[in-house]
This record gives sequence, C-alpha cells and structure tokens, in this order.
Amino acid sequence: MSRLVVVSNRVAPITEGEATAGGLAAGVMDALRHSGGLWFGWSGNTVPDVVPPGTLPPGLPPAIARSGPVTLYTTDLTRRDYDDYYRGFANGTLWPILHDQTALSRFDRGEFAGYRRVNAHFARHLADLIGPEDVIWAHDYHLLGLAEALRALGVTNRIGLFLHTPWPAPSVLMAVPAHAELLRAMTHYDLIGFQTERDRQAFGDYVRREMGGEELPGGVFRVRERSLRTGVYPIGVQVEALRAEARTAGAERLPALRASLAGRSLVMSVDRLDYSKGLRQRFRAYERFLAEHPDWHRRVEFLQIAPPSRADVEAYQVIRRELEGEAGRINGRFAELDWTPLRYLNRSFPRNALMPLYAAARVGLVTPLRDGMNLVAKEYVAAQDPEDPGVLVLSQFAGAACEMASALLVNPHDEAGVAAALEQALAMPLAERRERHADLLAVMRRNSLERWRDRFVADLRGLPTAAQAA
Ligand code: GDG
Repeated sequence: MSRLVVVSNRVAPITEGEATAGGLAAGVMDALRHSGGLWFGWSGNTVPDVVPPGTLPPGLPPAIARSGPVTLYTTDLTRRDYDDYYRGFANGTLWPILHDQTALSRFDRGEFAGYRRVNAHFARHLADLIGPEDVIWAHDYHLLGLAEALRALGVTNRIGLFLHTPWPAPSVLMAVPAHAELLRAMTHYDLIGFQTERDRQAFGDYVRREMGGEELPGGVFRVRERSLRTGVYPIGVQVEALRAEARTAGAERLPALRASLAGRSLVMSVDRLDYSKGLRQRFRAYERFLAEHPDWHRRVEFLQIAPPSRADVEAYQVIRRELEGEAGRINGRFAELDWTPLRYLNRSFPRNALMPLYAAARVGLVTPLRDGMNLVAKEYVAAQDPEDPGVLVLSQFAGAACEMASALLVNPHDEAGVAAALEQALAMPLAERRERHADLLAVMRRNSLERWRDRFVADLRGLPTAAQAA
C-alpha cells in the first residue's frame, strides 16, 4: 500500500494541546492524521561527536513512537551536524536569504558540506523505512538536498517538497556562493510547492535564466533532463475548528480579559522572535501612532507575544536585546501610573490562552518584513466574532496578503503608513469591519489547511515516478 511519508527538520511533540510555536507542525500533523503514515525528522537532541571531522556521521538508529495512525521516527544529530546544518547553513545562510535579508546571511563551505551531510544522513534512514509505493513529502528549507541524496541511493519514489518560506529573486539567491549546487539538488524533486505565485515565479526565473530550463504548461520545468513540476499551495488554517476553539475558550476567559482591559482597545501581535517578523519596525510604528494620537492614550494597549526561537543563532540574540530596549523606551516615554501602552511578553502561551486574546483584540497587527504565509493573520481572523469583528492590519510582504485583500494592507517599512492604518483600524465603523471580515473568512474557507494538504498530496500522487518517467 502507498503510504504518505512526511520528512521535516523537527518532528513535533506528540502531546496534545502543547504550545508548539511554529507554523509547520500543525499542518503536517493534520495531514498525517487524515491519511495515516510516517513522519521522519530530527529528535531535537544532539549527541557528542563520535567521528573525526570530515567523515560521515554515525548511523544512529531512528527512535520510533506512535500517535494514532501516525508513526514517528526521529534521529539524533551530532553536535557538529547541528552546528553546521541547523545553526549554520539552514539558519545562518538560507533563512536570511529566503527572507531577503542578504546582509544577515553568512556563508561557510564547511557548514554547507554539513547541510548536505545531514540531508544524506536523513536519506539513508529513510531509504530503509520506505516501500516502493510510498510517496515522500519533504518540508521546508532544511531539506533542499534530500531528494538528490535519496536518488543517489537509488530511490525512485515520488518526492515532493513544500516550501513554507518565501522564495527570493535570483539576484538575492545568488548571494549564496553555493546557489548552483543547491538548485541542481532541488531538480531531483518531482514536485515543489510554494506559498504564492510570486515565489513560484522567482524560482522559475532562476531555473530559466541560470539553468537553461524550459517552462512547459502546468508549471512543469524541463531542466537537466528531468521534469520538475511546480505549483502554488497556500497553507491555511482549520477555520471551523479554530472558530469553535475561540468560542469555547472565549466563553470561559473573555469576560475576565475584557474586564482587565477596562474599556481599552487591544492591539495584538504573535510572532516567533525573528528579525523577519518586523517587530522593531512595528514597535516604532506604534510609537509614532502614540505620538501622533494623544487622543488614544489610555484607550489602547498593544500586546506583543514573542516566544524566543533559534536563541543560539547570533542574529536572534541581537534582535532580542534590541526589542527589550525598544519596549522599555516606548513605555518609558508614554506610560502613566495606570497605563502601560506596550506589553511585550517574551514567552509562549498555550493555545487555549491565545485564542481568547485573539478574540478580544480589536486589531490584529501582523507586519512581517517578509513571510512565507503567516498563519497568525489567519488565526486572528478565524477567532473573530462575525457580528463584531476586529480588523486585520497585514504586511503586503506576507504571503497571506496575496489572498487577504480585505485586510488593511501596509508596507511594514513605512512607519507613518502603519501608524495611519492602526488609527483607521481602531476607528473603523462596524459595517465596514463586518464586510471586510466576511470577505476574509470566505477566502480562508476556500484555502483551508485541509485543501492545502489534499491538493499537494493529490498532485504528488498523480505524477509518474522517476522510474516511469525515465
Ligand atoms: C513558517 C513560515 C508560514 C506562535 N506563538 C505561539 C504559538 N504560535 C503559533 C501561531 C501560529 C504559528 O505558531 C506561527 O506560524 P506563522 O505562520 O505565523 O510563522 P512561522 O513560525 O514563521 O512559520 C510562515 C508557516 O511556516 C506555515 O507554512 O506561514 O511564513 O515562516 O500557528 O499560533 N502557539 C502557541 N503559543 C505561542 O506562544 N500555542
């Protein structure tokens, strides 16, 4: 029987209801629960290096756990693998490049070799786990080299990749000295899915211009004697489940929350603490809003939830320090004895605490500098009461902006523009709020998480295998 085999850098904790700060986990778990299958990835543990530098990592056997119809296989990484692959090439080189932050990207050939080594390490374990009919669905920028490594082991199964991040223009991508090797490796996938057409086009530009590839109808590229299909699969949320969650959690907690706000309007943001999320620019825009609108003093409160992530990567330590300083400065400038204008909470919260906060917030302020999709924007909209909904202020550079035209779209670099949108959102009449919210909900129902999963898996299963195509 053909099983779905999911591969991602991390395998999510199986514990239900746990705070998993990250957009990938929920989608993957949901896809697997639906069809049953296997999920393979890193356990999150590192073991001391037991091999000399330059040799292959040890073949640590994967650990197995079961969660309903899903079997989870996890493997450890050596300390050096972790440094080279995860901290190094994936998060020190690729993540900033994929988010157009060229200046934050550094490159080290040794780390790139480590990235390929770990992709090969995953491939070796996977090759032992899969049957000939299984379809393999890899996730995200950690695994750009997985298909090539699997093919080198003779695996002819269908292999797809979904990129949760944006894809940059060729000129940005080419700042990575190993861009050609990387892109060559990607052509071993059968299907690559992007969040938006803009990302797919940027990938296609590189394939055509730098690799001499030819685009055929249906998003297919003929490149290096292989056929690579590309497509756009905007990830969504489980709209009805979230609405129910917001109603249940809201019924319990909303009255107390509203009382604590004492009539103030809540503006809310939730982001992993990451420089791509535009927190510094957002804080500045809020400061400007407060400076320009003294009439809103004491009537508004901005809550920024920002659980730390990748705390051992230097750029993340820098942004954390900066934001602490900014939050202190803004409160120092505007706070009164009975009013703290900005609450900056540097930790994660359980889902059932987030949902009522979303529901209570008059404005969802979601202003990343660049984002693959941004699920927080969609969760915020899902949690709103359609009779009296809040307003989404959304960055034009989030993938979500391609679908959510009825949000107030802003340029996150434009402090004055964001401050003006915040004022517009806070003052928006009920009829306009209802209309915009209904439009957004309709789009989200069309592009739900279930549809994302079903379309990607159906497209992957529908392709000929590498062996059939040859
Ligand atoms: C990547 C791409 C793409 C956050 N804090 C807490 C918490 N979260 C949850 C949110 C949301 C998820 O984490 C974050 O998802 P995003 O989509 O906003 O961002 P990334 O983590 O960067 O995700 C992104 C996504 O993958 C999916 O493809 O949209 O562009 O970068 O679900 O609610 N959850 C809980 N407590 C928190 O404190 N429980």
